[in-house]
Amino acid sequence: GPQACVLRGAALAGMPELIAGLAEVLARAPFRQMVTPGGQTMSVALTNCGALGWTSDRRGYRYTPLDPLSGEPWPAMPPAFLQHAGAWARQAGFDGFQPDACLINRYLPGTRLSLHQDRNERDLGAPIVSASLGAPAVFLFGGPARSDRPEKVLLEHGDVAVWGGVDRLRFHGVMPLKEAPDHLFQSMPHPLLQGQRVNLTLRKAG
Ligand code: MD6
Ligand code: FE
Repeated sequence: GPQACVLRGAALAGMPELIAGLAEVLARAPFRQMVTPGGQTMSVALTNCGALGWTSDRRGYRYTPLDPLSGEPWPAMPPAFLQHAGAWARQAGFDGFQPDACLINRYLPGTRLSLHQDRNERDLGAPIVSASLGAPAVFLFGGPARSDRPEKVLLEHGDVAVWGGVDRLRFHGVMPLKEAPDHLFQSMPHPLLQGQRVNLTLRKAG
């Protein structure tokens, strides 16, 4: 779309800081599987950092300042996440991006994310910046209606997707993750990324 793009490999240069930040967040707020309002346990596990974190339970989807698992605030956004997100957004044509939430998704082989829109953020004028780490996945990029046939986009380790403006409310999802081949598995710079995919999505939620 006119205001959606994939910056191939844009996260590779900063990968050591991104992984260090990720490990710090996970030490305080581990991955967990949440339940949807419909009562299904999500196959993707997730956590958050930043002032607000995305959560789901039987009562609905929302952003909360506290991690429901610990009762504590979500871990602070690592400075590297903020700096890189601002730079990636700028490269994609969105100046002044200041995310206050980073949702972190973890996919194991076989897990998927069904088609959805991201519409729980207060300011839909801000873009979403999404960095892919670890195993590759096929991202489904649909249209304004759930029934629009999605385009398939392969997202690999280090790729960054940015979208906002007229593309902000497009439906999207992730196909079931395939087992990563051995050579990819061994080339990953951290055990956190071996055989799994981690996606950082940075948003202005509040
Ligand atoms: C994922 N991403 O790539 C899931 N949403 O694991 C998302 O749901 C998403 O990447 C909004 C904007 C960018 C995204
Ligand atoms: Fe999304």
